[in-house]
Amino acid sequence: MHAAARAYTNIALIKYWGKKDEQLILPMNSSLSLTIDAFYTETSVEPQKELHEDEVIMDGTNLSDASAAKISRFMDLVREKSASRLFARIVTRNHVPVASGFASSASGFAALSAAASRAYGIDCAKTALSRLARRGSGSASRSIYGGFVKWMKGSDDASSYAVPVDSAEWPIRLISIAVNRQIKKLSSREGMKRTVETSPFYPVWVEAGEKDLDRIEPAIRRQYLEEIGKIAEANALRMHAAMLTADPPFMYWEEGTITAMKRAIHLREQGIACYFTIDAGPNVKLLCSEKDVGHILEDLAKFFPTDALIVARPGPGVEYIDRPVQ
Ligand code: 2P0
Repeated sequence: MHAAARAYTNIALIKYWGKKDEQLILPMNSSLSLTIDAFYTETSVEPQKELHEDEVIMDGTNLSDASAAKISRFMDLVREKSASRLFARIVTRNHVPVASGFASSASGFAALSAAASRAYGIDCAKTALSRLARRGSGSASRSIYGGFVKWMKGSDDASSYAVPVDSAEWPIRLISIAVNRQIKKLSSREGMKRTVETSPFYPVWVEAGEKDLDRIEPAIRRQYLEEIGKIAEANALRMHAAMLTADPPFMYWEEGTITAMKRAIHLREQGIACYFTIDAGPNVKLLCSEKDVGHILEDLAKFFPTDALIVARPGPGVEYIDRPVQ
């Protein structure tokens, strides 16, 4: 059976940075994100008797590298769950605004989980999809849902999955500042492993993250942007501080990253609620209210090309689509 799905990417406000179990992708701490509408992936999966291996076509190109192997290993899991031996033709397309700096395995594995589950006839309930997506990429577990989402770390494969926290139907916005769109030299997977194994600050990061999570959830329920922003900003800085104290240390920031952070601080001094978060790369995302977007963009345009600035809204969860992915 053929099935296709679409999933949107998510930006973590309380970050996932470190695994307790690398095989099952169980995280050291729970995390929390906002699914956004600016970037999504559509994927179709069609098991076929004639194939001798999975065929992966991404954005029009036949994949044969490490990413194809990663997808194929993930498909082995799906085959194991469905007791099927069929390989599949997988067609996937990323919809990314030009120069946005968005790149994410989260939307990719979330869309693949949904499409593959339906195509192979396995459990398509949201919790099952979140658990399955997690096995592809940790952050993908959160893209099953829209709005604010918490990935509960759990203690085993069955208990580690995401749950929705709030639909975010309020005028919150996320402005992405693309500082550099090149593929990073150190992958998240390698970076977090090194941080866990070598940073003396790692235990502090985990402990503080759990406290951040306890504080941010009520702030989200109260739609208290200032509180959410402050907690998210501090959490992101702590994650980057842990990277700086790894051995050997590493840093994803570039000059433009610092400029963007300073603009957020400057805008706040002018009374505008605007908070930054940074993932495993140089690009910066600003959390703000819809009413301030114009003013913030005007300020940022003095420092960055306008096509590097993308405004996103809260996005929906994973959804099935009827047409085939080309
Ligand atoms: C996050 N990141 O919570 C954090 C913040 C990057 C920085 O999740 O090894 O691609 O596939 O589980 O999900 C990126 O890590 O890593 C990530 P794997 P993933 O969004």
